[in-house]
Amino acid sequence: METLITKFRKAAPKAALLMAVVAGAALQGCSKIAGGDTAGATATALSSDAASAVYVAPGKHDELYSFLSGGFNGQVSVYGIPSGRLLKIIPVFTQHGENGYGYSEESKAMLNTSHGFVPWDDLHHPKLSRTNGQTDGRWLFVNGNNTPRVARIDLTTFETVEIMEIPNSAGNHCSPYPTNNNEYVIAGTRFSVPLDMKGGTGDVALDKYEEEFRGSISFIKVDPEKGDMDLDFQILVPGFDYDLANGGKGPSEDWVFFTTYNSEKSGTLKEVGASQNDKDYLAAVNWKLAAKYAKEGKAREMPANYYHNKMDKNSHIAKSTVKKKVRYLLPEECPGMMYLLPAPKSPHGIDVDPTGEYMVVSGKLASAIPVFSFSKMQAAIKNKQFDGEKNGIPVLKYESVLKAEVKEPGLGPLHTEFDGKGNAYTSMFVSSEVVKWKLSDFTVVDRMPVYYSVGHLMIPGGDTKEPYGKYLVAMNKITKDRYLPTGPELAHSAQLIDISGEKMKMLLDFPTVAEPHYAQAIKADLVAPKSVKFFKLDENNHPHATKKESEASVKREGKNVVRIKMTAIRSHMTPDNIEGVQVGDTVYFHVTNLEQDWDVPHGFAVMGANNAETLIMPGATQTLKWMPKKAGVYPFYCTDFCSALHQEMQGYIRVSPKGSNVPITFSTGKKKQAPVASAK
Ligand code: K7E
Ligand code: CUA
Repeated sequence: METLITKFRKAAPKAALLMAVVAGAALQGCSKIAGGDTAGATATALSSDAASAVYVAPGKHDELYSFLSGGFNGQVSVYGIPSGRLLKIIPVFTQHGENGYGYSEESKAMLNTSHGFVPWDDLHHPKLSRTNGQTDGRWLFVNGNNTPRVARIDLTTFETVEIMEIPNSAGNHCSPYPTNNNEYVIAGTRFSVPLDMKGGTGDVALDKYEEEFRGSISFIKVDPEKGDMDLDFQILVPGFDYDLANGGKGPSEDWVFFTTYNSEKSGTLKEVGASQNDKDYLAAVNWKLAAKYAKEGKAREMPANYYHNKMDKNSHIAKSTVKKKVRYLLPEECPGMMYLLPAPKSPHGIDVDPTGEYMVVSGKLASAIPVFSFSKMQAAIKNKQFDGEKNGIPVLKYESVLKAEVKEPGLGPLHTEFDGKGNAYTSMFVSSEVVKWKLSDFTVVDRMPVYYSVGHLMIPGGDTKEPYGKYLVAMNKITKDRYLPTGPELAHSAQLIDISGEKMKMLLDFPTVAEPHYAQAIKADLVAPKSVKFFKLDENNHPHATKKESEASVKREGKNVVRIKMTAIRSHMTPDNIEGVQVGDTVYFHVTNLEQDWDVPHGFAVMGANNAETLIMPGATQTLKWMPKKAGVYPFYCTDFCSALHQEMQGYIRVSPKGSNVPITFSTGKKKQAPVASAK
């Protein structure tokens, strides 16, 4: 977002001046607060009932779950609303030392891509699965921007269970948008790239941007029962930057909309190059018609190379499948499937109101917020009110689709959410405020300063047919003096605002984990009752599971693999004495947690391991790979304080020099299962 300000300045010097004034005022305001001389008299002044509105007594549950993207930490964090209490961090695209995700042998494959193992991504948009246009609490879909991927989190376990790589894509940003019954999860490219039509990006001269670069929109089918994803087809679109996506509802539910910028197709210095045209586009795609075209033979096929990673429910082992082709449609061959609506300068957010009639486009460099009408769009298509075409895609006349413009909303509009009561709320990045306006007459009715530089807003269900218009969460990029300083890097933050009345009321300010972009929230009773408490041991079909202590074993396989099948139960591991391992061996600790009780994970860590611990849920088996480099005795232990005797939950593994004649032995307690030979 840093570049936004420079972009704004270069593109609109007058507005920039105004912006600088406003930004200056805001910063001045905050230095006063920091100085303490106006503490209590600032714009954050909380109404006296704010504390009680967010107070959730110890032992009581929050009303809602919220899922905030972690941005550049590649994870999702789960907070209770209204308390703002952090409940969990769900690792998705990033290795997580806390529980071994991406480090354990079982989970590594989740992070496989056509570029190899990619243990990080930039996660922006969580989207809950839907039934009849309402969030249903089954799955959470999220995007990885950098190495294009879409992931699915299962909300019975709060675990990432599936990751689909997206071919022909770069900067998978307008993603993932689920249709009203998850028929498709739709993902578009922020960065266009030259496609070599053989499954990768071509080796093309960069000054050939205009002729060679293309974007793509991917349509991922979702199994209605299991949630499993499958890339059905793509639409190859002109080489703009596709920024955000949002889908229709009610009358517009067959459509999905994308903001685009860089319709100039500039391949360099985009902060200037992509801001030349007075208008870019809102792309409207009839996804139902696209699916019909794809089904009825309009789709061509090209070679591709992309990974699909799935976590097996019972073994907890992730497996990768490599897909070798993809189907695609070309808009110029599919009449009626795609239209372009002119939208002011470099739009960012696109948000469709709960009735499905209004498409609100937040142009970060625009001075007004255009609201397009779906019914006018339908009429304009019917009456062919076109303003030429771009790459064979009809461009609709601006006036023919525009319903109204929200005048003087603030500076730097980014995203809009709806309360289901006829109001819209737009975030203003530059003027750091949330602006409430009415859908009936498009007038601004309230403003709330937020601290500072707000990106997305989130109202629970605020992007669906039925928002829950009680709370709004503003997610802020910059916090400056809001919290105790923590060196050069400060926490990003979320602010909870009460929107149940006419005027917005600030309730709570809480720091977030990394950078939240978008978020979702849902009533707790749609998720909590289905939460899994432990995994059933008798359903564990991991090939190296150990269901009883008497089945624990240590075996040498071939020359230099040692496989240890270990159990963990309060408060010991079996075996806890192991000998016969040699330098040069690859040792696998397959640890099964025998507990059949809620909230009793055991951890496992061994000295010198070059990965992480693994945290094993009750009833599950997890594997840590270890390659000891020096002879010696290595302690291992449980990392999660699981019982009064947790500190006793430890053992030793002896590593002898390569070629030593120490036989493999293992035991727990005094009795040795085989005699121990000496090292020499
Ligand atoms: Cu941060 Cu939705 Cu990636 Cu706007 S995006 S802020
Ligand atoms: Cu098991 Cu501590």
